[in-house]
Amino acid sequence: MKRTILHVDLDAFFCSVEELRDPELIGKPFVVGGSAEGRGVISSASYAARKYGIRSAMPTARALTLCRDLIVLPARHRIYGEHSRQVMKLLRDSAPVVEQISIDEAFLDVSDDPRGGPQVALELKNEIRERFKLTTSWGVASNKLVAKIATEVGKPDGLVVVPHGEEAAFLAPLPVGMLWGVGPKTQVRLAEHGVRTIGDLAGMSESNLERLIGEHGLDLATKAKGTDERPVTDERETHSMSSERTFELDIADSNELKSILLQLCGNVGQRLRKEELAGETVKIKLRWPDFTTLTRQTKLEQPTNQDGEIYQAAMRLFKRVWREGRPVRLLGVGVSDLGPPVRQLALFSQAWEQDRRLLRAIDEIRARYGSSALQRGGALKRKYKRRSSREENDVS
Ligand code: TTP
Ligand code: MG
Ligand code: MG
Repeated sequence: MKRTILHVDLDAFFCSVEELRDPELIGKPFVVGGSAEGRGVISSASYAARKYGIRSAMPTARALTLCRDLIVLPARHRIYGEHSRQVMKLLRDSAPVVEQISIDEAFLDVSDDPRGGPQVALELKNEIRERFKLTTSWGVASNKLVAKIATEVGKPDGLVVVPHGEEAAFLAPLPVGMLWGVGPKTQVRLAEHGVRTIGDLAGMSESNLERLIGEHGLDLATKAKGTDERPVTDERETHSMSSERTFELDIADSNELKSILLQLCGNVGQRLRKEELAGETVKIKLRWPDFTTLTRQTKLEQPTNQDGEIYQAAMRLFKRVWREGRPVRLLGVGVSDLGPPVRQLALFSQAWEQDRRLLRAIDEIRARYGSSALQRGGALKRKYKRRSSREENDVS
């Protein structure tokens, strides 16, 4: 059955909320993020700041070298959360199935709406602007993968419609890095073989793909052709992912415990990456020989699915509670607050920015698929002694 899926993402979300509270900021290069002194990173960059090449996840110190006048504001998560809840409530009241995937992003399945996808998106876009004074970008397509990429292509303040049957043609000219699952390393390897666009990837033979990328290759090829059967689900099925081990004999050796912690983190990281998820909270669980159990958790600056980052956080927690020589019966690591991984979409990464050919291709796509509804700016305003080691993985 043909589906109509909408994807929506708020433009420069944290920055837009700050602009609502202080209109003086409008049009200025500013960011929300950690301080340069505190070795912080940027959470959100205003579009004026992006003209200098400043992006989310960039160290604030580096951003300041790109733009001396950059204004750096500390994050006010409680306020962003309130705005997010208002917008998400409107979406849930307007569509039968809504899946929120991050603080400022959601999928809507509107297959049964007689108005049609583009019209529903336009009406919601206008309503969000009128009621909440926030701009959004929308992608309309037959599946999640294509809808999400359509949103990226139209940003900011966009509405990009990919008609049924045109999924592969729409994706073809875009850089391979825009596909979930193509990280920087894979991108380099593919580029060495002349594979730069999603279309190049879709055109590769199965044997070449497997040789170049491994078993993951065929899965990528399916995506490259614009196929994605994942349903829009009301609730995220996965809220956390964890791995724990009960030892046959209690362990008191610090190196051994660290090495087990590292393995557990690797296990959780790998499963998160496989599911294309990342989490913001890292948790450890420790059980002493007398069966008393303790958990500790910490919130990260941004979601991760990287073994090393999970390990660093888990190790910090572990050091707080474990004293040298104390035997441990069970050790566990978990990551929760799951959502899509935060990453620099290749569309906006520097390498691609320097590639004029690709940028031209993206402009052409915007011209072709930006629906007649696509209007920018003002126009829309109107309107562990060792027991047999048992390892358990958990998804909850
Ligand atoms: P995004 O939607 O990725 O970014 P954005 O809304 O700032 O900009 P745009 O969508 O127009 O490209 O993320 C939503 C919010 O999540 C963002 O405003 C701040 C937060 N965030 C971080 O804290 N760290 C990050 O690395 C990213 C990407 C986002
Ligand atoms: Mg956003
Ligand atoms: Mg987002």
